[in-house]
Amino acid sequence: MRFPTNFYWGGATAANQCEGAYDVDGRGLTLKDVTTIGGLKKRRQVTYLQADGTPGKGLAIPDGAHGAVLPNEYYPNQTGIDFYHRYQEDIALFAKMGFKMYRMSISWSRIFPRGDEEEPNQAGLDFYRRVFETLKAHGIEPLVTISHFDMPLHLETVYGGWNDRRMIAFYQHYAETLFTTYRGLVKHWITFNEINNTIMFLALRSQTSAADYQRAYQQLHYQFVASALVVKRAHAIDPENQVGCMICGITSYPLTCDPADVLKNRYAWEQNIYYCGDVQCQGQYPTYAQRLWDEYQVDLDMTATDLEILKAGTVDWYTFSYYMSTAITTHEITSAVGGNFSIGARNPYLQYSEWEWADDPDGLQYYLELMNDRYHLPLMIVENGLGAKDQLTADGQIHDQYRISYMRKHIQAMATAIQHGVNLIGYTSWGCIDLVSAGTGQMSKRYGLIYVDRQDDGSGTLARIPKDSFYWYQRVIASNGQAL
Ligand code: BGP
Repeated sequence: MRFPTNFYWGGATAANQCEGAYDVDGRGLTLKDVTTIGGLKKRRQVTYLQADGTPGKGLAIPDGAHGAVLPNEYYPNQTGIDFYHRYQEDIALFAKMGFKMYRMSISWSRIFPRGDEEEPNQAGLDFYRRVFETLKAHGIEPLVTISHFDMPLHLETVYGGWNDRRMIAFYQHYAETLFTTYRGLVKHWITFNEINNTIMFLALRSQTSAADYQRAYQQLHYQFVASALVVKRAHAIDPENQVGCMICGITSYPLTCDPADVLKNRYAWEQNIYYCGDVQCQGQYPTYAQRLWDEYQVDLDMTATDLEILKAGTVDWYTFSYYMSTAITTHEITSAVGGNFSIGARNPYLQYSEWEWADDPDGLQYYLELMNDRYHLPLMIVENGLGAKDQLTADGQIHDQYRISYMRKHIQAMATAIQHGVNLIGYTSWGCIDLVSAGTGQMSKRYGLIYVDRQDDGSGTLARIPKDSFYWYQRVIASNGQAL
């Protein structure tokens, strides 16, 4: 089992799921701060305090409303695991595990509370400087996601978020502020987390209208342009900057060998996985894009200048998350998967987690080998792990053999891919410390190698306890992937 020297072993988190301190030091609100616990659909229903003090419900908080916590409502992202105040302790634990890299995101609304200001919020910038300096002191390289599932609420309510072209300029200003401020401290960046979710998870809705597709493809186009502009600026501000795309990587198989299933599966790859990666890595829309636009009657606001920008701002490396695979069929699905973020038909050859995520390390090897030859760029797995309900045993420990077994198999798959010539440069396991789950909004779907005493109802001491997987991962890193 050979991993390259200097392989980036580490872990990953996102600001909105772990920081808490949602109204501290001048931070503005994000939609995540005001969505309550529950399933994906339910979470989109926001309960907010209106300007006149009465509760209102809707898809987003209107501008001018007060986003305070309502009585009897628990907003898990507002408190997270309080990383904001405990980052030193947490980073020290990451260092103890031997992390070489820590993937984290910046909360846009800490830097620009409304999102459209000229001047950044100094207290927000100072917080991340302290985090980066702490990482540096421990010899851990930061990998920073500029946008990970959150943005200032003001941009959502006033501009309609990424439906508006003006978002490109706001995002660019935000990203440039980061590149300039943290020059020398951060050189690895990701522009958008799981950018392909916008189109991939339309399949999760019971009904999707032509307008939904129009919006999704248009939002993506603006994000592609924003990402490309920012890649260029990152290089200009510091030639050492490396910027990657980030794709939600779900390997999909045809459920049967019916040629119609095989073709449908290929189209699923194009729509769900390749579409975004191709634009961001190759700097142009692929041939099949027109077929997709025609199929969904999408008519994009896209200029000749946009296309030049895409060409000039291709990413330096390809990063992705990998948790599971899925199966695609044209036949009636007799056994669909129905967990959070999971799509498609049930694969009879695989085991499923409690949230119906298929456990498929071969799918990871398949994905790695495919992307290596498609893009010829360095690859990095920036999320992988097992969400599970951990039990604190009488000895005050968490014996999470199931997580160790999941990670071991996936790291073995990485090793095989590397042996086959794949240029994989790093692995940051998702939710290396327990945090709020993105899909369920709950604490009880835990990924951590470090347990956090915080429960779904918001109770708990927030104490950190290394799990068995912590010590196992420590040995994996110390042996550079030999001791699995
Ligand atoms: C990815 C997201 C993460 C994360 C992870 C696990 O889609 O990038 O933010 O949370 O999935 O998903 P969940 O929390 O729903 O289990």
